[in-house]
Amino acid sequence: MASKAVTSALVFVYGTLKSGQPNHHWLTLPQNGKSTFLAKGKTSVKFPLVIGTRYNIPFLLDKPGQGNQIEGEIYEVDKDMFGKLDELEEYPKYYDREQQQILTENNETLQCWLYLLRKFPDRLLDKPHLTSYNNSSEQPYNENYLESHPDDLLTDP
Ligand code: PCA
Repeated sequence: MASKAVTSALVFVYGTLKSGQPNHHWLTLPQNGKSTFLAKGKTSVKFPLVIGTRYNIPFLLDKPGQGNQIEGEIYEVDKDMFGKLDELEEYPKYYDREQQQILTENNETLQCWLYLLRKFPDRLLDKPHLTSYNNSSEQPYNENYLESHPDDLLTDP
């Protein structure tokens, strides 16, 4: 039997890509490729999820075991869409990504990709540890986020 090329990936989104959040349109734009919502879920491992920089960007920090099990949404995406998500997250310059076990609302466990931050100043860990991200008027996601840059992490409070 001919082997099947890998054409899709499972991605767990916990931040601005979630439904109702400022970058969700990126996932639904037909020109970006294909995405299918599978289920809501949460990470089986705890992570610190904080909001940082003057752009109020949600960051999942690479400190497994600290923080909370993070709530989000699982999408199956094709190669084109996965590439577009990498572009948005500026992988691998800004966010890195890795596969993590996600517990779905249907009690399944799925291996999904998630975006996370490997290199960050320790003071980001002092910010409130969220369970679930929601854009809010108190900390609005800045529409100029495309100008944001990894160095903001070092310069911003
Ligand atoms: N977008 C990605 C990572 C952080 C963000 O804002 C997501 O929603 O999962």
